[in-house]
Amino acid sequence: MKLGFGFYRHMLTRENYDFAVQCGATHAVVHLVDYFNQGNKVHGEDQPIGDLHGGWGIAGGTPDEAWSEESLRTMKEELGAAGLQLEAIENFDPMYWHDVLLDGPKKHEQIERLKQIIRNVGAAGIPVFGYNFSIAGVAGRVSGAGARGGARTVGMEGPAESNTAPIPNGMVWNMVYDRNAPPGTLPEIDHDTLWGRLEYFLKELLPVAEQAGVRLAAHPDDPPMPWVRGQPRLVYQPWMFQRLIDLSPSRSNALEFCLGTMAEMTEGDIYEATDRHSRQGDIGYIHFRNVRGKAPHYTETFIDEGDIDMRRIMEILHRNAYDGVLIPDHAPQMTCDAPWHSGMAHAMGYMKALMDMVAATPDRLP
Ligand SMILES: [Mn+2]
Repeated sequence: MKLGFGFYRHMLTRENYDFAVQCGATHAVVHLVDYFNQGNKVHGEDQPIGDLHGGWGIAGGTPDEAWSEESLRTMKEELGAAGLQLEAIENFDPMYWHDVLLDGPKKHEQIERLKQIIRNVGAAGIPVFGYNFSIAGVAGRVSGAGARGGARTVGMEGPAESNTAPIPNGMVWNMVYDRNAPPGTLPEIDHDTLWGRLEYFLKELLPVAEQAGVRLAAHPDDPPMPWVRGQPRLVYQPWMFQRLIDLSPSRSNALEFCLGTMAEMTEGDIYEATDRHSRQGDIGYIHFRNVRGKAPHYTETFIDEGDIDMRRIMEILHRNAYDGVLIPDHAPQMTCDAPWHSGMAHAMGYMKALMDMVAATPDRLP
């Protein structure tokens, strides 16, 4: 198992690379999408929440050039110089695939662009690409002082307008891709239609990913609700991950296994799901974080105060010889001059200790 660190677009600096290495990271996961572009970045370096009409921000904020083989290679080298191996890129820009998600007129043109990105990622020697096949995206959460000691974090306090208000035209994945879209809202579709769109995406992209040596890793829906803003969700119960794998079994059809999101699901068992998918070799990489409660009433917590027994998860991964990367994903903001960094450092230290523990006690489990 490898300890990784996730970098948002605006954090791609040598200073942050050094910080991650100081936390014990050996691997990096990079978000190239500028989620905060022209948006309301409320909590400094926190995860975005967004509002109903503007979402997180405007899609397409990252220059196209950043997705080229050469730029990816340069980024990999810069991370490498700091001591970090670039394991994955997380998420496509909604500007590049809105019509793949919405089955719009530019679908074919956009799927070709996604293929080129995957080829670039493979050519640059990056083994995993994380994606979230979602129309509403990460939407409908609220921010509050819900973690230990009143630390700022996100969660849900039951269904609210932010979960139910229909999505305006020109917005997908909680970002605006067309500011001049005609008035109105996205048409409602059913779950089977959404699965059909995923099937198209995988049928087109998987052969390219296989050839490029890249694993596509699907993130479950956060928050895991059957519907958000009038749109169906794809993976909102644990068994739906198996459905996604079964749709097209391939080493390149993999999971971005988000423990927090999985634990928020109302059905299933997080330990069984971890055991199953680590045994099957489905996991591209892991978002190793904790929560309290289940959708639609839950709070993201510090890694050591939520419902998940993180030690038990680590033991399962170790027993199944999982050799991929774990990153903290999100952590509550701590009360100090560096709220985001201190939250991450706390999570990283805890993860490192758990990893060292299981490595030292190989026979603890029956
Ligand atoms: Mn996650």
